[in-house]
Amino acid sequence: MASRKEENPFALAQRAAKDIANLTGVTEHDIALTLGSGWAQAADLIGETTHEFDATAVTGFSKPALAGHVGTIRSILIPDGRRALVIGARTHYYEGRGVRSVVHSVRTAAATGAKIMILTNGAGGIKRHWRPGQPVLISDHINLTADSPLEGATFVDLTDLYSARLRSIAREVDPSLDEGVYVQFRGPHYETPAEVKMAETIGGDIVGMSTSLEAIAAREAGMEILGLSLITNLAAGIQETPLSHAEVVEAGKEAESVISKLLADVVEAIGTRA
Ligand code: 8IG
Repeated sequence: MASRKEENPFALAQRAAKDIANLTGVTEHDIALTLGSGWAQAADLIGETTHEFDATAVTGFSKPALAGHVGTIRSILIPDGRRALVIGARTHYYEGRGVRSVVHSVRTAAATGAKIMILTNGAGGIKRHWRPGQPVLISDHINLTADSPLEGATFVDLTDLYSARLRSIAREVDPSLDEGVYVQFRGPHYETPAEVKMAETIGGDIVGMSTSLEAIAAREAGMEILGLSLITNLAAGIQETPLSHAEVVEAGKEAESVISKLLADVVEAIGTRA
């Protein structure tokens, strides 16, 4: 028998989607969200949570590595009748479980039928006028992991990876939303000031440790993608004080109710344009 580890990642996602259907009785979800640090409260505002379970109850999901990263999955009934799958359990690339594990949640979301993938994260800001607690749209990314979730000759177009349509809907909800290019570093260390300078020089505005690999897998699966970063700190060397995880968590907590409401409003607005 082939080891589960070597199972085709798409077959694994199909099994995971079947688990979710069995756990919820919901055979199809319309939209999926991955809630990164600072965004968790959105799950309570999107609609009625009809099912919530530990992500580890679903094939291929592992325990969250970080306290404060919620390890549950919810099925939410949006007031307009759509179904949202909310994934609170992200596997980060720096955990070393491989890129297949990183994108398993996105592939599972696609297998449940979701056509739209909203990826959120907490991140560092390079634009000097940005302030901790500010949400920004991801307009594009630079993937510095030197890895890809795609295997073999899978040539996927990434033009408009972060949907201009969805960004424009988000801006109708909040016209003050700025946007920037997300640079995914491998982590888990934060950048050196020299690396932040490099990121800025090559066109980056946001530095983080997630999202890009997930976005690539979501696009491969045919989903439309919206990316949102909560700027929890200015990137190393741009802010003068050292970065601390505690500070990042604190900024996230303070912004959480505002950005969660924003996200719920964006989910609602997307439904009016289907
Ligand atoms: I929250 O400044 C958060 N995540 N790479 N750099 C990187 N990831 C982050 C940062 C940051 N802040």
